[in-house]
Amino acid sequence: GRVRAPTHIVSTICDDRGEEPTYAGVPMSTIIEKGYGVGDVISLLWFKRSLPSYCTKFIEMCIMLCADHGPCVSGAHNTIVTSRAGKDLVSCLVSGLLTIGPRFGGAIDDAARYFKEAYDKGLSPDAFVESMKKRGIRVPGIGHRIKSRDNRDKRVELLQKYARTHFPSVRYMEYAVTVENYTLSKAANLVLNVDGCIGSLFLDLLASCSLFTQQEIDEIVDIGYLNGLFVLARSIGLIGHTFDQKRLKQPLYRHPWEDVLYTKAVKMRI
Ligand code: Q5B
Repeated sequence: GRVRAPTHIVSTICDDRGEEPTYAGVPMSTIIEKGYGVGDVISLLWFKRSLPSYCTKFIEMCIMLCADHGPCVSGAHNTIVTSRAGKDLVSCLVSGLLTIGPRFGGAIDDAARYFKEAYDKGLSPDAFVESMKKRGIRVPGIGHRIKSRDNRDKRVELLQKYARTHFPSVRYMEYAVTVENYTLSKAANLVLNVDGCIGSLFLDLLASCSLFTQQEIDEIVDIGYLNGLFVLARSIGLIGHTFDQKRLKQPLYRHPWEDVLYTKAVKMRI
């Protein structure tokens, strides 16, 4: 009989073999005819299902609010320096993206992991923060270089307001706020930051929209989907910074000597 040749790739999100490509089974013409947005496309390609509009609007808000945060943050700085070195768009973009990680923009997954573990175990906020301290781990999603108790992050406020109005439940985010109340008693800049806000609210989205099994939620958190929101969003800004530098015809960047502390190398005793 006929034998099916083994395939080398398995793929489940987009099928381009028919008359038109489909995203998770939804034809492109349907996506356009129904007026779907980027949030719907992310739902289909990342989560392989259509999410209700309050969820896709939330995803779009995350993308819009994280698109840029000025030229001084790590990612934009790298992109600007790379653009001024005369490099191409993709090089400028990836040099910025490569700074996204546990300290800058890439704390969303860990925030979701640790807030979920602590909330599900019923840990009080102070027990959670102190246990993290004992383990020598900074609480992901807490702390900011310029935002503080008296200079709140508008992005966080907007996302919280939206979710409190539209989500069936915001219990993980409210837990993160109790953690913030505790960390703020230690230092004024230990606010719930945009990563922590998105991480905790995405847990609420997954847990309360009734479209994900517990196993699927655990897998999303384990694999680490959520930093993807920041990576995608910030790419918009990093591309903008690349064009901005080229439009302004900025010369090669060289850091000023005055801003470097040159010290003599310490001789190692063996
Ligand atoms: N301490 C964000 O630190 C930052 C603590 C903490 C317990 C914490 C820090 C941190 C977790 C990672 C995180 C996302 C590095 C931030 C983002 C996007 C952005 C960026 C933008 C954008 C800032 C001083 C004292 C020390 C520390 C203690 C600090 N954080 N303790 N848990 N989480 N957070 N990242 O100000 O006793 O003196 O040793 O790692 O969530 O990236 O706009 O800039 O859109 O682009 O440099 O918003 O918080 O503080 O390192 O001098 O620490 O506070 O242990 O205590 P700082 P440090 P001690 S949002």
